Amino acid sequence: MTRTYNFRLLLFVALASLSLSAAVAAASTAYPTIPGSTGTNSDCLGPDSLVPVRREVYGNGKIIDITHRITSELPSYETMGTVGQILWLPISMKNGSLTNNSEMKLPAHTGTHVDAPGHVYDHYFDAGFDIDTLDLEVLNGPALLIDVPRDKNITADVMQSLEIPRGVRRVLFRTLNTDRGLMYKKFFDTSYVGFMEDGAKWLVDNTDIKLIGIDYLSVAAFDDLIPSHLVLLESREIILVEGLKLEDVPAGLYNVHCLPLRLPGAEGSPIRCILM
Ligand SMILES: *[C@@H]1O[C@H](CO)[C@@H](O)[C@H](O)[C@H]1NC(C)=O
Ligand SMILES: *[C@@H]1O[C@H](CO)[C@@H](O)[C@H](O)[C@H]1NC(C)=O
Ligand SMILES: CC(=O)N[C@H]1CO[C@H](CO)[C@@H](O)[C@@H]1O
Repeated sequence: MTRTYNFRLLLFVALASLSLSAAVAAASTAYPTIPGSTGTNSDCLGPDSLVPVRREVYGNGKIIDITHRITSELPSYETMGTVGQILWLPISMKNGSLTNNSEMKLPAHTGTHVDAPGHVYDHYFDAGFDIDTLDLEVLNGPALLIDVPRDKNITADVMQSLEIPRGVRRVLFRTLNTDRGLMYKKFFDTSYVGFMEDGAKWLVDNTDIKLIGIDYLSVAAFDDLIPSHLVLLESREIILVEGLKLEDVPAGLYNVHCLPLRLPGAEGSPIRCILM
């Protein structure tokens, strides 16, 4: 609990000093400037004061963003390295256009993302069980954020030891992946923690969990990559959200809100998830 409090305090101080430095930057534009340069208005018109604030937490802790930023530096299963360039600016003001219009190209399973049943079942894919068919009611509602033992993958024994009560429908599993900062590494690390097949079976047979969240790019441990996915996605009732950003969030009960893109035909989609 004290750790939580300290974190919030720290964050508050960090945010306060950020806005302070923004104010200082704005004030400095009031100093005489080179004629013809910008910054004649002391308030906020100078480019120096245009400093966007990037946040992890909003409204004094009311909203916690558990989504990773989509950047070229993210680790990628597809390349085993980083994602690489994802944004291009084919139409730009600097080159004579009225607006800046970026183009985006990225694997559907990039960063914080969701899997649809068609990811590992070809007949589900063909039948159209895509991202557009995922149940938003499952993706939004009360959720438990829990810590799993750090010395094992998620086996049946581990699942049993967590004693997740029946009736709990959404669980975010925080693992060793968060401690190791794997989402910040510039390569795909196959030694991440995830569900072993027997752990996946145990969850399906003994819990009411319909939303599984995890802190690396796959819910399934690399050694059981396909078997675990098959077990979890077979019923088409369970939704998998992968690559969540779960550091610095106290374990406990929250309301989770996750919204994937509305992408018919896609078996994966980047997703924005927050805790409230
Ligand atoms: C803008 O940049 C693109 C890409 O470099 C180039 O192909 C295009 O001709 C440029 N357009 C203008 C109006 O300069
Ligand atoms: C989890 O399994 C992976 C292989 O899938 C392995 O490399 C890793 O060491 C395991 N992690 C733990 C904590 O046992
Ligand atoms: C607002 C914005 O994104 N502006 C960009 C427009 O495009 C130029 C490149 O031509 C960028 O430098 C600007 O940042």
